[in-house]
Amino acid sequence: MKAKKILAGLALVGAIALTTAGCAGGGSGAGGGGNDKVITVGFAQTGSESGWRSANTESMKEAFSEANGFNLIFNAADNKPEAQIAAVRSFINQGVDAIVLAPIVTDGWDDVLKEAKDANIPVILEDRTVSASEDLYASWVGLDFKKEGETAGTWVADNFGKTPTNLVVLEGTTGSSAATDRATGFDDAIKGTDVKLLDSQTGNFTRAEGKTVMEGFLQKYGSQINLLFAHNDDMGLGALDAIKAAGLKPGTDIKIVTIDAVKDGMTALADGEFNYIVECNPLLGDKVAEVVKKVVAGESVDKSYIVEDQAFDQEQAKAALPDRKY
Ligand code: GYE
Repeated sequence: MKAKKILAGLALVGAIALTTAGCAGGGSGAGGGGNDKVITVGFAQTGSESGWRSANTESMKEAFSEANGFNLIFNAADNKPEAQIAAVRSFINQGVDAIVLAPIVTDGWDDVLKEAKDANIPVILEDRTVSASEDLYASWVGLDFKKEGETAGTWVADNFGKTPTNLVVLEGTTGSSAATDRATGFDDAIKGTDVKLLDSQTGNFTRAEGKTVMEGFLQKYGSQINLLFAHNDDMGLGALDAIKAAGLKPGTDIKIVTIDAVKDGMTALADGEFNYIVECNPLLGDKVAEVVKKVVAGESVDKSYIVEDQAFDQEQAKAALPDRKY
């Protein structure tokens, strides 16, 4: 505590020195104009569960650099919702200028978002969404997860819809908007087809759990499984090991559809081990930083910014791989 006070004192001396040097941007930036003022941003990241997440963290750190006028306080919550709520609360206590939140789960945010609002600290969501009332956050920069699921499901319906096909699903983190909305979009798209769901379980968006859950599916259903839909590349990549260990050929004996299109996923697709990937763009940093600057300057912003995604089959992956940035 004491050390914190001394640090705060030092920061204050620094702030005064800056002000006397001609910069008038005090407080949390209200009023705009003070664009010389460093913006302190607390970023509550989910954790480091996947390749998508690594690319997203890197993009955020690059965009929220000192050179761009930010002081970034980064926290990764190891995918524990309570730890992430505590991180946001700690940002409020530190009096940051803005909070950026990539919410692990959709529910449970009302109280801490109200606390941020009462403290006049704007919250900008990135990546996933929350169920809390819209007036508790300034803006959301993210992806259309339902559409991603629909795109994956439409490909499945087009390619397997008229052949009896047994499907297993590796779901993302339970309660996350990414998992819930992808499932909804996918289910809608395969409705009324001959694709039959054998089983669906969470693999928490990680390779390790994707592998374990797939091992369980294989033990239970063996070669009855024709098709795997994994809510992200990493779980699909974990499942590859399980499928090979069971003596089956991924991409041939079991067709695989995933979401994200990170390098390792795209490589598996180009190598014929995956069959289709719907992209989910993790490079959100620049857009989020632009929105944060506007919000802190008191300018108006849209309630949501949705970044477009593409999709790839094996041939398209081969063509796209050399230029992929993540
Ligand atoms: O697809 C997955 C990550 O929320 C879009 O989270 C994100 C998802 C992404 O762990 O790989």
